[in-house]
Amino acid sequence: MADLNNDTIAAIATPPGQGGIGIIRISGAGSFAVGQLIFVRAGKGENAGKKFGENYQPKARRLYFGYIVDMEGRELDEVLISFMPAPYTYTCEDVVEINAHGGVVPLGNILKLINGMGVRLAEPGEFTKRAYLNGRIDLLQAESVMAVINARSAKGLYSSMQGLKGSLSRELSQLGEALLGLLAAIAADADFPLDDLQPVDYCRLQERVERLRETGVLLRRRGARGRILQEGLKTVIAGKPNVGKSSLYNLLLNEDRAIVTAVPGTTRDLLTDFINLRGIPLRLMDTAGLRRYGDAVEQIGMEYSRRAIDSGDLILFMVDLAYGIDREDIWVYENLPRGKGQALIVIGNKIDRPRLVTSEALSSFFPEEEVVEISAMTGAGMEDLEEAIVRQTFSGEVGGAEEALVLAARQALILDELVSSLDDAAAALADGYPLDVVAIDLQQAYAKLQNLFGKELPGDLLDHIFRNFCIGK
Ligand SMILES: Nc1nc2c(ncn2[C@@H]2O[C@H](COP(=O)(O)OP(=O)(O)OP(=O)(O)O)[C@@H](O)[C@H]2O)c(=O)[nH]1
Ligand SMILES: [Mg+2]
Repeated sequence: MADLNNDTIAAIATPPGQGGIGIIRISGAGSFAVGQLIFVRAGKGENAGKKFGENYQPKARRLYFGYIVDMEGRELDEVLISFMPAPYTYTCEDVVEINAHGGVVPLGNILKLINGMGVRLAEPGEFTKRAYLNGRIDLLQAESVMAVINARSAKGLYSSMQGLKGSLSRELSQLGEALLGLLAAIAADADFPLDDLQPVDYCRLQERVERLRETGVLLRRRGARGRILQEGLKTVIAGKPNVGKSSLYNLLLNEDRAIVTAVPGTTRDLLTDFINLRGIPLRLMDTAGLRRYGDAVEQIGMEYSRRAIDSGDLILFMVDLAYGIDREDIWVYENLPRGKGQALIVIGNKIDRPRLVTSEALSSFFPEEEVVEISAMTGAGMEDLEEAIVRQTFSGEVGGAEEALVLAARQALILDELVSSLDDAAAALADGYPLDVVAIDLQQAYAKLQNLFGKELPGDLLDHIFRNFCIGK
C-alpha cells in the first residue's frame, strides 16, 4: 500500500451533473500546499489578489472567498475554500475543501489542475477508507456511511445513523467482552482441572452461552428488518388472470403504470416500482396472472411471475369476489411458495360489485391466512390492506418490534456465521462435550466479531468493501 502520509488524493464529492454548488475535496499531507498554490483571495481588503504563502497562512477551518487560478493565472472559478488541519477531519489528514460552481466543466477543470500537481484522483470510498485506516471510525461505521447515503426511507436512515454513530459497534463490543469473559472462565478451569473448589459451573456456562446466542439471533432478526428498510420489502401481487392485480398495483402507486383491461392475460411483463407505505419501503411487483394453460407469450410471462413470487418477502394473493373462487384460484394458491418465511395476505377484490363469495366463505377457504377485502376500483378497504401489510412485515420472521439494524451484505453474512458458531457452542454444551471443544466454537464466534470490526481482514477484502462506495466519499 502507498504511504498514506505522502499520498494526497482529490475527488469531486458532489454528484456528477449540474448543481448550485460542487465540492472538491483534497486529503493528505500535500493538500494545504496545493490549496495555497491554486487560490487567490477576492474582495477589497489588503489581501485581495494574494495567494496564501509562507508568511500568510490561512486560519484553520475558515471559509475564504476567492478564485481558483491555473498556472498561467487564469481564473477558473469563483469559490469558497477551507483548510482543515489533521487530525480533526473526515480522514484524520489535512483536508482542503473547495466549494465551486456545480458544473461539469468548472469542477472538471479544477480537478485537472490539482491532478496536474501530482495529486492522485481518489478511488471510490478512499476518503472513508482513510478515516478507517487512521482509526477514526471502525469498519462497521465506515460501512454505515454508505447505508446512510443509500437510505430509502426515514426509518432506514435513522437505523443507518445508529451504525454511523457507533451504537452497533458498542453493542457488538459488549458481545465480544462477554465472549472473552466466557473464554477466560473456561481457560481458568483448564488450568486447574483438579481444583474442585471452584469447578466451572456447567449449568451456569450453558446459561451464559444461551444468552449470547439469543443476542446474536436478535441482532440477526433486527438485520432482517433493516434489510427491508434499506432494500424495500419485495411485495408481489399474485393471482389468476383478471382478478384485478394491475388495478391494485396502480392504486398503490397512485398512477396508471400497468395496463388494465377486462381481457384476462393483459399483463405479460413483470412491473416493479418502489413505494413508501407508512414508512415501509415496498418494492412492489405486478405479475402476469397465473393459469395452468396459456399461450406461448403468457407462459413466458408466467415464468417471470413464478420467479418473482419465489423470491418475494410478502405475497399479496388476490381473488375476485364478484367472480367467485374456483379451482384455478386454489391451484395458484397451492403453488405459492411457503416456508421460506414469506408472509402472505389473501385479498378479496371487487367488493364494489355484487359478490358471489361472502366474507365468511372467503375466510373459510383460507383459514390459515390473514384475509382483507378491497375494491381496487373505488379504493374501499385500502386502510385495512395497509394495516395488514404493516402487521405482516414487522411480525414473526421478518422482524419483531425491535429496532431495525441496517447491515451491509458482508456484515449480515458474518453475523450468520457468528450465530452458527454460538449454536455449535450451545449444542456442544448440551451434549456434554469437554469444555475445550466448546472453547473452539466460542473462539470462532469471537474471530467473526473481530472480522465485523475489520480486524484480521485481508487487504484485498478491504479494497473490495470500499470499492462499492461512491467517488468522493
Ligand atoms: N368493479 C371492479 N372492477 C375491477 C376491480 N379491480 C379490477 N377491476 C376490473 O377487472 C378487470 C381486470 O383488471 P386488471 O387489473 O387488469 O386485472 P389483472 O389481475 O391485472 O389481470 P391480468 O393482468 O390479466 O392477470 C378490469 O376490467 C378492471 O377494471 C374492482 O375492484 N372492482
Ligand atoms: Mg394485470
